[in-house]
Amino acid sequence: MLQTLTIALSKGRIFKESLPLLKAADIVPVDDPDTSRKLILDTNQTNIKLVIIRAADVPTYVRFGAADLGIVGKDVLMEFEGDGLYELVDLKIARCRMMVAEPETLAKNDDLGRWSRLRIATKYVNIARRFFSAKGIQTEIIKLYGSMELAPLAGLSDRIVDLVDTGNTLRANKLVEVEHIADISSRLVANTASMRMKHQIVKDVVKQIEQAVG
Ligand code: PRT
Ligand code: MG
Repeated sequence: MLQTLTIALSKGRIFKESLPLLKAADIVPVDDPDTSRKLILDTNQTNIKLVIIRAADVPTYVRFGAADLGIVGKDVLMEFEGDGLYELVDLKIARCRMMVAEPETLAKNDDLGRWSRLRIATKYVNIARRFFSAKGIQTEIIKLYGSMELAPLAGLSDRIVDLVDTGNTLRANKLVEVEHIADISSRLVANTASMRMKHQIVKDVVKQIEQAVG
């Protein structure tokens, strides 16, 4: 019997950078999520489907078995609290770094060794809390859902925790990186039950993707 496989991923940069890896496993979507409004994409293989969801929802879909596999940023995995997920492959795509940043003007006279009672705005509250508490630094973490770079400019926080790639967004907002939290890339994750029950198809797809990553 042909096993079915559902892979969850987000549109935008992860979808685009995943296409060549999926292609290597002979998985080619029939529609483009940027032009189609479909949330479930058929592929050239009748038993394999892609579900297109928000990046932060990918671990949840995989965790509950609504998807067998997922492609998701390490930032999202680090922020996600839950088990039932198995990290299989570092896909080395959508790379960036998780940083603490602050206004240039503050950085001029800032002494990192004396940080205490920081006000941090971020989408990544769990990551930020863990990072600062491991250093014994007290923080007030303010949860935002986007545009973290605005928070210091608007006087909401002194510092932010956010992803940085080229650094253009920080520069445009007169912010500088002051601490490195983690290097980020996307990962192939699996539902632990799917790995057992759909062993053959999961193994085949994972192996081909792994080879394509090199
Ligand atoms: O946008 P949406 O709310 O739907 O979800 P999302 O923001 O989680 O999705 P998306 O597609 O923007 O990001 C998906 C994944 O791409 C993230 O989870 C990361 O793993 C990865 N990634 C890689 C990035 C970046 N690079 C990146 N530069 N995600 C976001 N950014 C943002 C960053 O937050 C900042 O605002 O780009 C800006 C900085 O870029 P530079 O080049 O100006 O430094
Ligand atoms: Mg985004």
